[in-house]
Amino acid sequence: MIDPGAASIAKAVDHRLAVRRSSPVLRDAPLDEHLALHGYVVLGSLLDDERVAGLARIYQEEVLPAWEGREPDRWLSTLMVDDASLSLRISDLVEELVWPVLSPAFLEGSVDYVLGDLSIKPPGPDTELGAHQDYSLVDEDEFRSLYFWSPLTQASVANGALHVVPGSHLYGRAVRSVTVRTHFMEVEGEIEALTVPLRLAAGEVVVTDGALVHHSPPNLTATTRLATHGSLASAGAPLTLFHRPEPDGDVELYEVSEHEYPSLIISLSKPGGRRLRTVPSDPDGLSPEELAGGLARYRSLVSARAG
Ligand SMILES: O=C(O)CCC(=O)C(=O)O
Repeated sequence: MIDPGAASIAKAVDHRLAVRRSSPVLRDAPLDEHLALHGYVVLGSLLDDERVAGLARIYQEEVLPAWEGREPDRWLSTLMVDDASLSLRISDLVEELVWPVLSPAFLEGSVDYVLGDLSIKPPGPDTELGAHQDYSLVDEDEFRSLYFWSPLTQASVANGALHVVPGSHLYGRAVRSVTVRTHFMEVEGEIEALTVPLRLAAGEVVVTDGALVHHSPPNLTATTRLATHGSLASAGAPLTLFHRPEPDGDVELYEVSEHEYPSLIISLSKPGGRRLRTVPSDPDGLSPEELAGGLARYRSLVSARAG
């Protein structure tokens, strides 16, 4: 007999895959299928040395002076600093350098650039970024939230390369934001065992699904590992943010503008835009049953394609 819990997890996985397959984003169909099924795809070395150097210069010339030359002692994204105008300026500079070479990989009119940032991992044992999913930028029942990431130096396990859990976007949480956090406490060991390191060269770009579980280990080398990172959303889809005023209360979906985003992702305050609806909140954490059921379904989909 089929366990009803496992059957509904399998159904959810199939539904999420169908949403992704029905709205292709990449020009190259096999790469698009890789992104839909596995939740990530490496697009190759899109950023040449000049662009990589230009991005590193943004850190030296815009970010460090704003911090009076002091590097953070933990992992930090320029979107998370307490200065929304700096975050937005960096986002524009990242867009200028990255989007002209990244956008040709996408089908025309499929996605919009939302925000970009520099992801800073200074040396140190406390610079790990634990397992997480990125925020839902749009209603993922209908639209797609995507992210890109590219190291500005060779990424290795030692300096904190991005690690991904293939297929986890199909069974991870769909409702994610600063006030609706996801965690993997009950399945930490299993998640760790499933992660795959992406040892990308400087300028190589990976595109990830916003729901993909990923992490980056501490930088145990002597030099800061910089990366550029950013978000993309289905073209024309309203940008949204989930907001939960009380820890276990209802979750409300608000329309937001990209200009509001940087301040909203560091504050717990209610977005100023239109309230779209109240949404049933997923529990915060992924349970062992969901992980086992989701993984089993993902693996069967992968072998069906290979067979
Ligand atoms: O750059 C990193 O180490 C990880 C970035 C990341 O996971 C994120 O910004 O969501």
